[in-house]
Amino acid sequence: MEKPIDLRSDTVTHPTPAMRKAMAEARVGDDYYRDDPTVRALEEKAAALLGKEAAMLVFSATMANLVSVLAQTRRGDAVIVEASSHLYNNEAGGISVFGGLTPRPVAGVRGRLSPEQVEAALLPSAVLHPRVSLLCLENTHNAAGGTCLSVAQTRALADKAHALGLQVHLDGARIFNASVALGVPAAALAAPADSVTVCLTKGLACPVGALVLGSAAFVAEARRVRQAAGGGMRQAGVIAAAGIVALDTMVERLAEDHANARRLALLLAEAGLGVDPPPEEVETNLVFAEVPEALMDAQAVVEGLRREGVLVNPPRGRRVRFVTHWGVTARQVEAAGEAVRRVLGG
Ligand code: TLP
Repeated sequence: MEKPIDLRSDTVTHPTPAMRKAMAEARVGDDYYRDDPTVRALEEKAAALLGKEAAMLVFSATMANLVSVLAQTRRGDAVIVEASSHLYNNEAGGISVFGGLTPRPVAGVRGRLSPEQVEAALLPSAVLHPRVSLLCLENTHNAAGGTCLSVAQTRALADKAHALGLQVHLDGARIFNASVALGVPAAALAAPADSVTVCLTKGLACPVGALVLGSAAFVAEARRVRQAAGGGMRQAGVIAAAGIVALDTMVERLAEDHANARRLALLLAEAGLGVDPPPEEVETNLVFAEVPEALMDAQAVVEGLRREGVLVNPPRGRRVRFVTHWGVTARQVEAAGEAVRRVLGG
């Protein structure tokens, strides 16, 4: 059987040949002593690209979010999160488990909060309440459908948060998808935030790694928290080398994934699925589709697709996610569309 068309996630991407070569040849040293030239080169490159003073390599975007949040809060604080955000739902409750933090979930529209909602989520300073100290944003927003926060939206939210005395963390695991889709530099999207997570796996195809970015003082504190989390590194240039190749070669091409996602959304809608956001509003590489109750059981659709050689994750309720990435060609998108049509009996 042919290799499956793997639409489960952009995390399934394999390192490129150039990454493997760079990893094999990387100059390394013990990062505890700041002796690894390749780690330092990646961190400096990323900081410049994101317009921040400093950066730190970590093992995953989950660790980047955890370390960023813990470095900017005190145990017992509350943190405003979007109700369907990755940080709130998909990180095993890390900020509560390790930081003793109380999340304050607020439901946005397509993942976007408004400055008024941020203000309303604040608690009056009283002996009853935890101290609300951080606002967390997500760009692109995964569960909302790969939706982007614009520079103006990010700025308005951060201005409000700062005026209320909160710090701002941006989960920019897919910030380059947002940057490419909106046609603005990633630095402009990162500028309003005090700390930023950037993922090197996902669409950028590294085998491991993410970055934490912010002021030099923030990153120094984040380094201490990373140590506490067992995330200290040694000869990590082997990982960082792939990150450098990713930032040099894998960002601009994300536009292809976005075009493929929009085409796939159209094919899914034509086949009878309820694509939401609708095809013309698909901004990046994530497509969500509801299987209408009258049509078929969502689990049966996923199983049918597997038999056709198309992989997607199990449905959440009736909702199925389709993700385009470097490992999926335009031709495979057409083939996936055909497969969906066959499975639905069209
Ligand atoms: N997202 C993954 C996982 O949920 C498995 C996916 O398949 O989309 N922030 C955002 C917005 C994310 O989407 C993810 C991962 C993370 C953080 C965490 O990244 P990892 O899993 O690499 O630590």
